[in-house]
Amino acid sequence: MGSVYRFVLLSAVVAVLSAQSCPGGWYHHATSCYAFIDAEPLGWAEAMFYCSTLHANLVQIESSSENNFLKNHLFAAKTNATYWIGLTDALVEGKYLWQTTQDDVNFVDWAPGEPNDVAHTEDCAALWFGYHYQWNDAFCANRYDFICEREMTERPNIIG
Ligand code: MMA
Ligand code: CA
Repeated sequence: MGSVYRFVLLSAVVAVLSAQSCPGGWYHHATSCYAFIDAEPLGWAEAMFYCSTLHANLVQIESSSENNFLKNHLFAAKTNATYWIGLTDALVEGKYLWQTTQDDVNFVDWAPGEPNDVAHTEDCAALWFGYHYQWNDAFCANRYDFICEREMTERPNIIG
């Protein structure tokens, strides 16, 4: 076997062994996979549970790059709907935390005037269609679409 051919073959094997991917129907950005769930709008806590059944969590948005990826997807998909994200201040009013990790919110993209906790009833955050997908706090029992996030998974080992 020629040395060039041998090198190409070895490279292909190494690439396959180390490849990571997203499950079918999920979208890839950076090191995560995202599912945009719009078949059945759910309350925030039900959405959290639904994501857990997919070995995922309600999305945790930690950078403008991640936020822009999600917004651009929703604009392109023309879903015209609001999407829950994994951010809540249900535990301590006014203190927003990412539910999955309990991390403080660092990067934010609240719409102007939000979060406003209308009638002291709004503890869950969403990418708000009416705000061009900037963030709004809303009543957690409202039924909205939602976005699940999970780590990329190792692709099954095709070679070995
Ligand atoms: C609604 C509700 C709130 C939002 C305001 C903005 C009246 O309440 O969607 O979450 O902050 O509108 O005016
Ligand atoms: Ca609000």
